[in-house]
Formats: sequence, structure tokens, C-alpha cells
Amino acid sequence: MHKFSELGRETYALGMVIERLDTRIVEVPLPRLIGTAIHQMRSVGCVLTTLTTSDGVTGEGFAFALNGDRIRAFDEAIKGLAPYVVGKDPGSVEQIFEDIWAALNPSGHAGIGISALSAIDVALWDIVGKASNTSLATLWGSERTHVDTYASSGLWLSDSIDDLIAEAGRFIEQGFTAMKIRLGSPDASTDVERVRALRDAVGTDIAIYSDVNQGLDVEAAITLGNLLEPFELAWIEEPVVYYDFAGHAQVRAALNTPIASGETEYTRLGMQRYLDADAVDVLMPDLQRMGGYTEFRRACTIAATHNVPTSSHFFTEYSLALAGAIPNCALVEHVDWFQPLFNESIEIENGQLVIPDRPGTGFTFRD
Ligand code: SMN
Ligand code: MG
Repeated sequence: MHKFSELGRETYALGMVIERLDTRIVEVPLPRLIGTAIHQMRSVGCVLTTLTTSDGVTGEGFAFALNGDRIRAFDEAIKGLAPYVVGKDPGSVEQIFEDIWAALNPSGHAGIGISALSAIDVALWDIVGKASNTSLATLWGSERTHVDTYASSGLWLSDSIDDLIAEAGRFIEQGFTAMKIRLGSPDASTDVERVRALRDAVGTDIAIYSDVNQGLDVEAAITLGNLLEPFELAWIEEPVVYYDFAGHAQVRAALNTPIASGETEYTRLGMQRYLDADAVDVLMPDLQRMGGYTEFRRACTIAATHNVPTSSHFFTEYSLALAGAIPNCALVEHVDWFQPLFNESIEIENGQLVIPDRPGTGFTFRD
């Protein structure tokens, strides 16, 4: 008898087996110390994960931690999954996902365990694409060649208003037509002044997204949201703490501005909580917190059954394949922090990101 929670599994007969799982810890510095309502960041620590097959095809994925916090625990978690991968056909990627999912049950479907699963799952899919000489977007069913985006590596809460305006100008020079400002200042009037200055500087043709990074309570978020309505923000993200699903719904009901959230929750189970609570206008699954491509695709399917669009969080390079294939994933956050890891660059054309037409994820680690 099948367990009620079992899901369908795609299998590709690739006729090869995984021989090795290798990891490498690297630290990518950020240009300067930056802050949101809840983060202080100077670098990102990454565990680069490579699977090598008997045919010599390699697959790559990575997990990261802000400032490299507990990065060795991520590394150990990934290496600890080797027995579920080595000796297996990478074409059984979704069966491998289920095996690891079952193994994680006692320690939880969240945190470092799910992040480790993500690095493995992305690397497995990368092999499936490369072995088929196909981009993952094409493999999953091409939906679009370009995807809307917004510049997100800037406009930090730690920046002065002059910095905000200078950075917005650079984003426009780079070809962006949308950008995201971080909010959640202790005083609503400070946030309002920052948004006013940005809107005055960029005009009404540029879309402004905003992110409170969980910095407010329900009452303060509604007060701020009401004060910001005249500036026509594209959305307000994570207005309250991520696990206050009802609070998100209250803020959403009180405002005209759309509410986005989801980046801090894990797997389809976490996404389901926002959907059940009518908490969001846009759901933002994060590839690492979904546990990889397998589960990210399911999360988007579940969102579609609720008529909720999705937008990827972080992982710009790897999320392009998803947006290339998933109808209700039509917006990708542009974060340039991870570009030093890759041989290939993210391309922007007419304000949109290009979905790569290269085998697998379309991105390969630089030596
Ligand atoms: C974010 C999260 C973590 C670090 C920096 C910024 C933000 C985003 O929530 O959505 O980009
Ligand atoms: Mg965010």
C-alpha cells in the first residue's frame, strides 16, 4: 500500500551511476557591510557540491549561509547524504529526493538538513540536463525565454538616502526597470522618507518592491503600509515575523499593496501554511529552503491551485531554469552576490533576465 503522502516521481534512464560526492567551502565577500531589519552581512559562506558520474558527467549545486555561520555543519550535512547518492543513477533524482526526505524525518524537514538536500537535488538535476544535452527549462517544458526581475543587491536599510539614490541610478544604468528597497526602520516616517526620495529619483516608470524583513508587528506594518500606499509599491515583503501567518493575512486584508512572503519557510509544507492562511498575494519559495528543484516545482504547483503567483528568492542563477519552465513563476529576484562562483554571467535584456539555453542549470563553477 502507498503511503498517503507519497508523490509521483519522474525517472530518467540515464544508464550511469554517481561515483563521487565532493564539497568545497568558499567564502564570497560582499562589497561592504550591509544590513536589513534583521541581518548584518559581510560575506556569504558557500558549500560547493559536485557529483561525478561513471560517464564523467558532473552535476553542481550549493548551499550557503550568511557570513558563513555554521558553514561546516552545512558541509557535514551534505557529505552525510553521500550514501543516498553514490552508486545511484542520477536519473532517479526524485526517488533519491524521497529517500533523503524519509531519512530527514526524525531530525526535521527544515534547516541544515533540507539545505543539504537542496545542494544534492540541484546537482542531480544538473546531471539529468547535461546528460540529455538540454537546459532544465526545456526539459521541464519551456514557458518563457526571458523573465521579469528586480534589482535586489542594494537599497539596504543601512544605506543613507544619498546612497539609495546613487544605487538606484546604477541599477537603471545596468538595465533594470525594477528594484527592491529594504524597510523596517524603527520609525515609520523614516521609511516613508526613504521611499519618497527613491520614488522622486526614479519616477513612476520604475517598479519599486519593498522588504520589511519581518521587522514590524501587525499594527506597525499596517500603519506603514497605509502611509506608503501613495508610492504604489509593487509589494511589501515579510511585513511581520515569518511564522505569523494570520498576521500576514491581517496586514494583507488592510492594505491595497500586495503582500509577498515565503522565503524563510521550508518545503511545500511551509508554503502550504501561507496559502491556507490567505497570507500572501505572491509566494516566494527559496530554492535552498525548498530542498531543491524537485520540491520547488511542487510548491509552485500547489500555489497554482490557489491562484497564487510565485517569485523566486535568492539563487538567481539556479532559479532561472525554474522560471523558464513554471507558468506561475514569472519573477526572479536578481542578487549578484554569487556571480563570482560561476563561469557564466546572468544576462539582462530589456529589463528582463535571459533564461539560459545551456545544458543543466546553465551555470558551472569557476575553478
Ligand atoms: C534578504 C534576505 C537575506 C539577506 C539579505 C536580503 C531579503 C531578500 O529578505 O528578500 O532579498
Ligand atoms: Mg526578503
